[in-house]
Amino acid sequence: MRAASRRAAAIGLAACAASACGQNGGNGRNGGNGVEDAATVQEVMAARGLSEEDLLAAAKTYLPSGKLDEYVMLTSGGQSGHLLVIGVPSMRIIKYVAVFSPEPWQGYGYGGLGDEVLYGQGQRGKKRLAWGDTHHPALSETGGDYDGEFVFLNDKANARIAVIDLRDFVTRQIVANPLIVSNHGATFVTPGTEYVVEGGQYPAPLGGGYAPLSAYEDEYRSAVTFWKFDRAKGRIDEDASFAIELPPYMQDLADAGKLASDGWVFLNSFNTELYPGTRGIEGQPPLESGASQNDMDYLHVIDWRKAERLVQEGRAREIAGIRVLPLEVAARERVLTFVPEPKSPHGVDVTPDGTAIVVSGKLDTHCTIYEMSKIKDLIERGQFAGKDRYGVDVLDFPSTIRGQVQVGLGPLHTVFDDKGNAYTSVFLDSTVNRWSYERLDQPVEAIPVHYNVGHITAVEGDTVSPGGRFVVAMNKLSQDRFVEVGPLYPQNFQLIDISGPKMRLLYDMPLPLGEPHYAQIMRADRLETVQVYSPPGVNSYTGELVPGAPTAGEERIERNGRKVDVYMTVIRSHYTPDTIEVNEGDEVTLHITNIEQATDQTHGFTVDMYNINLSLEPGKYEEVRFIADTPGVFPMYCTEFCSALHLEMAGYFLVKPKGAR
Ligand code: RUQ
Ligand code: CUA
Repeated sequence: MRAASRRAAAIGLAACAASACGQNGGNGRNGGNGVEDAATVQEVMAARGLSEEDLLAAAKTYLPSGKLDEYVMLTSGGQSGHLLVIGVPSMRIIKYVAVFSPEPWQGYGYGGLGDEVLYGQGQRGKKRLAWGDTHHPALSETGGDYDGEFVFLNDKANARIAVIDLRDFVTRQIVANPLIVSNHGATFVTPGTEYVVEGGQYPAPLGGGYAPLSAYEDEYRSAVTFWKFDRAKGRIDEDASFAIELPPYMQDLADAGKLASDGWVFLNSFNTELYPGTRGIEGQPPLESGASQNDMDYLHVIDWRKAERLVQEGRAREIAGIRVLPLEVAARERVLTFVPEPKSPHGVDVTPDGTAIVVSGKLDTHCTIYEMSKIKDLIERGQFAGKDRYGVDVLDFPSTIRGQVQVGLGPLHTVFDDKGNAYTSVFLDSTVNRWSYERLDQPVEAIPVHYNVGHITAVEGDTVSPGGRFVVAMNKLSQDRFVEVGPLYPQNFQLIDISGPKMRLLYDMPLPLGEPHYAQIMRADRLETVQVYSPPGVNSYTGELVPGAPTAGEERIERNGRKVDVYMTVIRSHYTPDTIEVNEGDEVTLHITNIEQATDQTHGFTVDMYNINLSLEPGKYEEVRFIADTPGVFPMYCTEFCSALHLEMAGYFLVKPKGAR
């Protein structure tokens, strides 16, 4: 028995025997077996048991020190509530961007101005929300191509949307949707980022409130919200936004039309059975199977330009402060039309030319390719096969499709390259399949991935001009890929080279911070980031210069009864002032400017035991307001190793107890 197995057994855990699980069996490991003495590539290959193929993969991904990645992947951080930035092809993590969760390194959620985004505007309900279930980032687009300006991210658990400015990768805004209680078809943008689209998932009474499950068909509803994006302000304009009421089917992923399908949004659904769960009655199936009875669900085809016009003409009614186009209006005016889609679909993806929409049915073995011109034509001619129970017109399935392609068990999501190919992730088969969305010929080319791939993402794969170099498979399971570190396994991102006639697997990357669902990969040269905030005194959460932010020579402490205002500057390697003395119970406001203008000269700032922790990037302004309710002596110090005298970058915050003299 291995020592580790013995120890695990001793603490009552079932550990797999080395022989059974294969870990440490020597097969996957590359120890020091002679590699130290290897002087040539051939010797290293021999010592580490590497093939020509391995070396080729290494050469295609390795970046010598000082060389930069060609692409950046922006991936949701799943339950972590963050967004991650990863370099491609090196698969090196470059940044975590704090969005829906506090993040100490960025000083987000620990007393500073970020609290207004995280705990202020981003809140709903009575509980303080301090996480998000992030799924789908969407890069802003101009003319259907990524423009490198913004990225949007959803929080499925609390129906929220965040706006992140790519000049500094800071979360500028969180918008809580007051209509719905969970989202999923979010975020997606229209080709000019006119709107950020948020589709709902689990229906509930619109605008919140209670209704019994017995009223599911009549009182539960879903909605798709079109958040108006004001690019100049870098913010969603809630007053200029609107929503469309939808039946209480469970809406899933969405995509916006482009070029040939510009002006339309497509939204998948499942549970068209309207099965709300067991209703507490024994012998009824659980939601899972009750929601999977029908052979077809409904692809929601939405004419958003017409919806926008009707809302402007006053056809919407206001619910919870949002203009909502009622379902009956949407149905009657054919803003909303249904097309049958095979069985509990997941991904709905518009081809780069916008002519077709690919739907992947989780319980089907096909991808279904719909032809936009056929759908439009049928709607224009008013030729429908029937209506659903809410009066929405339903098109005839065979008349709308270009065809179907057999891909395997559990197709989930499809992305595209620059050669007319589609790439579909196939969850149960654990493969990524390549096929032509123009020719639809069989069989498709499959490459195994490890294991159970959810989404995939391709270089600029959501745009009108995909890059065609790489696909990343975002795998859910990773057993036998990484050193075991307990029962919670990392996700496995696998980089696949798609540029040649055969797909090749290049690299495995563990992703140990939540389960990311989707990511987008953009050319790195599209980014125009700021190095320092200039002139100093900028609130990074608004992007604006703060009037009255202290600069050199303006440092002071102002007292006004119980109110104490400290105007502080920060530069290597001191705080001015570096001693603050207040009385217990005083209301303290710290106004702090990092007056550095040199790149990467960030300072931290903490007041011990007050849960205050800031990150002061060059030129950034921070503001902290708190009650000095704990008397004592508290060091304040810099938490970022900034200079030779970093440890000396400190001071004291003294709180004189009541009654002391
Ligand atoms: S989803 S794989 Cu939001 Cu597809 Cu999770
Ligand atoms: Cu400033 Cu360390």
